Amino acid sequence: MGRIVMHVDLDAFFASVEERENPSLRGRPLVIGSDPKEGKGRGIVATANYEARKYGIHSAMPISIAFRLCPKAVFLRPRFRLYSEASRRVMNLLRPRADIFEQAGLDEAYLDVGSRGSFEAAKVLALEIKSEIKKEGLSASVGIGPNKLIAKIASDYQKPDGLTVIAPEKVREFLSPQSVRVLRGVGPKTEEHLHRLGYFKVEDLSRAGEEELRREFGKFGSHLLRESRGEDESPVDPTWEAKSIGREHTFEEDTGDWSQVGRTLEECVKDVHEQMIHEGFWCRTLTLKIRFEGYETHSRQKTLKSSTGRFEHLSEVAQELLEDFQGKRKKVRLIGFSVGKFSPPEDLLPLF
Ligand code: TTP
Ligand code: MG
Repeated sequence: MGRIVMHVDLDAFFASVEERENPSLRGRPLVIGSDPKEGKGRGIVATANYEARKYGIHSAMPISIAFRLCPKAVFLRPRFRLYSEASRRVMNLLRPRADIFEQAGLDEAYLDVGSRGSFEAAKVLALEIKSEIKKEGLSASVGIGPNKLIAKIASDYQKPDGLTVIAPEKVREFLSPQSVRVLRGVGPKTEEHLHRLGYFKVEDLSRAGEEELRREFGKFGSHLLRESRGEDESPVDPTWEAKSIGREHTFEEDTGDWSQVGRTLEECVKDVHEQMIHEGFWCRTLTLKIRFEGYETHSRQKTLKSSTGRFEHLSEVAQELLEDFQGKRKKVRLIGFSVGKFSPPEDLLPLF
């Protein structure tokens, strides 16, 4: 018998925690991001509740645009401590219910639940999980499938508060009509590339020749073809590696003052480190993001030989990555720092 994999993803996570803390926010459009300053704020939307999404507001959108789309929305700055704690409680509910458990981010996890024996039994478990999460004042969407790829696409399929079960014999029928965008690793650039080649729906792609895809995308082409057929062998992996923790800052005005950029970067590193340690993880990849005037954006990444949880270590690498850009004559609009490839800590460390 094949695998049974479940993906659980909390709905509008940061916004839902804020609604739980302050129920008077329920039913109103709510945006979590930095202060919009009557539409003049230069920050970015972390998330929005489903009321706000009706106005077209979504994650990663400039806050000024969100303000224009819905000026009457409530705008709140993120409170990461609160979200970390909520996340920890939900993960603690999920972990003991899985044969193998992988936390894939602050608000999502994969559960290998093969020992339940059938997709029906896994569905019963999913209903139980959803009701436990409701008791936490939050809601989740759950997808169940024969692998991680299908489970993840299924959890997204009927958000919010969804439950979608895709048994192996239904995989092709489920995937075929969906956009190639739902596949893992297909972002806006790959999507555009696939469109240029005439592949719009997963079904179109599943009929492509492997040679053509390899010519266009290299090894990733073969991977795409396997995905389009619903195949994914990747195991549920108990080391949390999938997501990253990041912070970025947009300057009030573009700046040519590198010591200010350096100090701001240090603040980002501090916040990232705090969240990382608070969540109980160490990291191995460190990424610097920098955006110059005119929206010219670059990033630089370093992968360490072994994982770290030390603030000094993160800070040192971040400043080293920044040095690469200091010769530039352009002004800086945004600076950001993120870490990924998480593993459990190897030692206890104080926050600062
Ligand atoms: P997601 O699960 O992608 O989004 P969500 O939970 O807000 O909404 P959905 O119902 O569609 O699942 O991300 C989880 C949290 O991570 C989200 O609440 C805020 C944070 N986040 C950011 O800070 N920046 C981002 O660009 C994204 C996508 C998420
Ligand atoms: Mg979510």
